[in-house]
Amino acid sequence: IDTNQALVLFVLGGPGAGKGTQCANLVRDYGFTHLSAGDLLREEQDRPGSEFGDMIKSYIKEGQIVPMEVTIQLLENAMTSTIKEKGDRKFLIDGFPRKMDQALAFEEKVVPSKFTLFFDCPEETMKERLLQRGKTSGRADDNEESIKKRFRTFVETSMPVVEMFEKEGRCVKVDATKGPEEVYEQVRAKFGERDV
Ligand code: UP5
Ligand code: MG
Repeated sequence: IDTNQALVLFVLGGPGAGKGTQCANLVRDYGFTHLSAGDLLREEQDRPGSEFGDMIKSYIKEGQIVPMEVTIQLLENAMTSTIKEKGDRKFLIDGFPRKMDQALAFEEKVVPSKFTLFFDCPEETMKERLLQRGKTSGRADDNEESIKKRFRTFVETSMPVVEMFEKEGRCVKVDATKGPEEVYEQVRAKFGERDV
């Protein structure tokens, strides 16, 4: 199976910017398959017999980026089985690439992305959302201490990737501060302009 035939959009934005929430809308209305790198890592972490479980757990709690080989393999497996089982080839890759090496390796070895959908949101807002979600999410990184580390990694490690795509004219930026419906309206408008 040739993943080079796939249509890929990257979905980026800080922790709690609303990537997952907006991806669900896009799956419903545009027929994308949603692959969240974070979700795939959490699944792998909990898979009995996984050799990476403990490693993933500690990276996530510390807000660090898991070594790219693991994440890219999980994404590639998920893409390949989706193409094989359903014939679907349109993917939203959510929360990836969040480090330069991942971006370069994925576009070189798997498939270049069409563009990146970037949700721009101030830390104050993201923090409020994450702490709110943390009351029920059970996510090991939805606490003050991990959130602080996630923000730092985002600024230092992930923003350079977004800036690279911006320079290449391959970044579609959306203001993610308002409510979910208003944010989605902007996404739809920008997708119209880009002919998605
Ligand atoms: N909410 C959403 N939109 C809202 C809006 N417009 N107004 C008000 N509330 C809104 O939303 C978060 C919360 O806010 C929810 O309660 C939602 O209802 C509400 P969500 O849509 O879940 O935001 P999202 O951006 O998806 O936030 P998430 O916490 O998933 O972002 P992260 O990027 O931090 O998490 P991810 O799962 O992608 O990664 C987790 C960790 O995995 C990373 O820190 C890292 O350690 C590891 N990882 C890697 O190592 N490598 C990778 O490639 C990817 C991840
Ligand atoms: Mg998410």
